[in-house]
Amino acid sequence: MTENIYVVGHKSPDTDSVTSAIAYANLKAQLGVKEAVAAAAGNVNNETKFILDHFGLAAPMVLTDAAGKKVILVDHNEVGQAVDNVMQGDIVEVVDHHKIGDIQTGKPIFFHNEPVGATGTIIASLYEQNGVAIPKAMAGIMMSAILSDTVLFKSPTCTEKDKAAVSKLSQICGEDPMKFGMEMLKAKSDIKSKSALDILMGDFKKFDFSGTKAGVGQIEVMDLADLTPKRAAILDEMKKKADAEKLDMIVLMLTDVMKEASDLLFVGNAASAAGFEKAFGGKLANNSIYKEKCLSRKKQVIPPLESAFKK
Ligand SMILES: [Mn+2]
Repeated sequence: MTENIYVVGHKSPDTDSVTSAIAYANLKAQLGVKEAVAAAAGNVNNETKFILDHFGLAAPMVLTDAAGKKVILVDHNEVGQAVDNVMQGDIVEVVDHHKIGDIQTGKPIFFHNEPVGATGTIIASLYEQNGVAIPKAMAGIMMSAILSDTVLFKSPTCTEKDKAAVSKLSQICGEDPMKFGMEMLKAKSDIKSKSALDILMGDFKKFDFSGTKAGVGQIEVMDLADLTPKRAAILDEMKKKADAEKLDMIVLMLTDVMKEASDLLFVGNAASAAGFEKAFGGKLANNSIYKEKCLSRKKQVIPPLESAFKK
């Protein structure tokens, strides 16, 4: 029996992580690497479920521990965001669009990282580079990933390459990108069924800012007012999580995709609060700082935090 190679994205999997794993496993299989298996580092969220259902695909198997396993990491390259024991596994490849993190390997590997809006854009170009036709469902989920990660092209992370990829993929899958994108956003914004903990952990990543241990999450909604009734409960969960995981601070971006603004909720110790205020040039009021024109954790929240805590 040949050993499986698990293609897997980050914990608290978002659409780009899940669909990149499925599409890259499909490309690998078409290239003759039959042992590639799509996996997700957790259960899929409402938006991803909507997309997979729409294109007739099942959610991938859940992989939580990489010890002793061959893995291809997609959409992340930081140990803190990867499945447990990733360094005790065998990382054979990385395909990502984030800053270079702390993943290390004992031998040279294929490491493909590009500063584009979504891993889906890179994987679509890998189909092309390999001369492999993109199946309709794969085109649909990669298009969805790009629209999701770039918030329908509004995020500052969006590049011309992402737009060109969506244009090509939409022709293959037969969906109008903006119309389908709005349906996706509606599925994502449906927070009625979500607990405060679901809202905090739905898209949560850990970072180390020069020794300050942080968690930074994001929830995107079409109207921030929908979150107001849950605000106090969310702050409670943030405090509990910071204590349980011994984090110095937790930031949760409550992002209004229509207004293109984020309310940055904060809990943490005094030193972290000072760093947070420095990073965003404001004073914490009622546990938050409101930022206009702020959609991207990767480009607008992580870099200022990194510089504010730099020693
Ligand atoms: Mn991504």
